[in-house]
Amino acid sequence: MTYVSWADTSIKVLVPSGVYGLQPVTVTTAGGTSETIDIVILTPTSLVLSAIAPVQYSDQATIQARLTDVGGNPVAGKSVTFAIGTTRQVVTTDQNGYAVWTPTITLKPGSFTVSVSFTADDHYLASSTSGAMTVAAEDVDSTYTGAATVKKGKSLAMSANVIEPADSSPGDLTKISTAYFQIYDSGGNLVKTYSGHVSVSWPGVATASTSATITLNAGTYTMKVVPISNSYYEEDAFHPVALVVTP
Ligand SMILES: [Ca+2]
Repeated sequence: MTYVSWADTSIKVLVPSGVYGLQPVTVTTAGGTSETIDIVILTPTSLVLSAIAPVQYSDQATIQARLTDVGGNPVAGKSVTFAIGTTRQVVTTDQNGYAVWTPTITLKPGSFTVSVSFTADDHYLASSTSGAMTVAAEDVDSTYTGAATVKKGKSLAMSANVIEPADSSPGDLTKISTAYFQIYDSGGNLVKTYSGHVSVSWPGVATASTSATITLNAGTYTMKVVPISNSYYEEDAFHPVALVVTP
């Protein structure tokens, strides 16, 4: 081969293992002319996803991944793409190679796969990984606020407050389609269930209500409010209260 210039020359370089990044390649002719050009040997990368703490519906998850090169050095300022199902977010790695995504979780509680990927660029090879994320139900607290006494044969106005924790990240309480007003006798047997309509007053706060003619015999019963949310919410602690039916 007669070397004239890089413009009309092609050379094959066997890259020793462990050599990556910008590398100068120098060609020296028999006559002693030499010229150097820089070539880039793409550097392998790896992505590691930190364990994801369980998160409740409506709350913010913290999802963290770290991009490093083949030598274990952080790769900063690169875009990595997180995905849960069809939801995607591009995050730039910081100086330590970390990318953090804090999505507000609106998924129905269950188990999900979180993936993160880095697309090859002019200097680095692609990498990707995935991990598991568990979404649990958000807490909700339901308190009976209706009448505590009713005459047999008369209408009982039942109502309840249905409230989420004040975590600055309320979910969609319309997921609670119904609240059951359950009446138990003194022996703990469920004797009546009424469905209450739930209406959301403002984010995180709803009320449930209904009314019904009470045909139970006179006595003391227990009223319990049970929100039904298709697993998005779970009652934190039930607060049964006494209901007195008078003759
Ligand atoms: Ca919340």
